[in-house]
Amino acid sequence: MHEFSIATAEMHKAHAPEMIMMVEHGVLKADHINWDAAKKMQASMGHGMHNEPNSLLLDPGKSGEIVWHFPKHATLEFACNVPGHYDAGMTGKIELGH
Ligand SMILES: [Cu+2]
Repeated sequence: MHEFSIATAEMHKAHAPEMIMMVEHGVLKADHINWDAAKKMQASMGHGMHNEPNSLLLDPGKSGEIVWHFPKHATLEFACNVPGHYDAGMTGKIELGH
């Protein structure tokens, strides 16, 4: 189970606590996403979870699509923010116009 997310390094960092909360709410399991728990968490917190245009959270073996219009100049990162994954190296730089 992984996330694919495009954002600035700061945005990835800010997103990390939300991902930890998803583990605490039983949404992110070791090998799958508990979508029922995700709906409950979403209902109790009153804001959307992972339906943002810059991010996809995928069960093993699934694929998805992000349409992203890059600016001429940007320093971004793609990353997986499932707890521990970013630190394990699931990230890379996107540098445009440098
Ligand atoms: Cu990952």
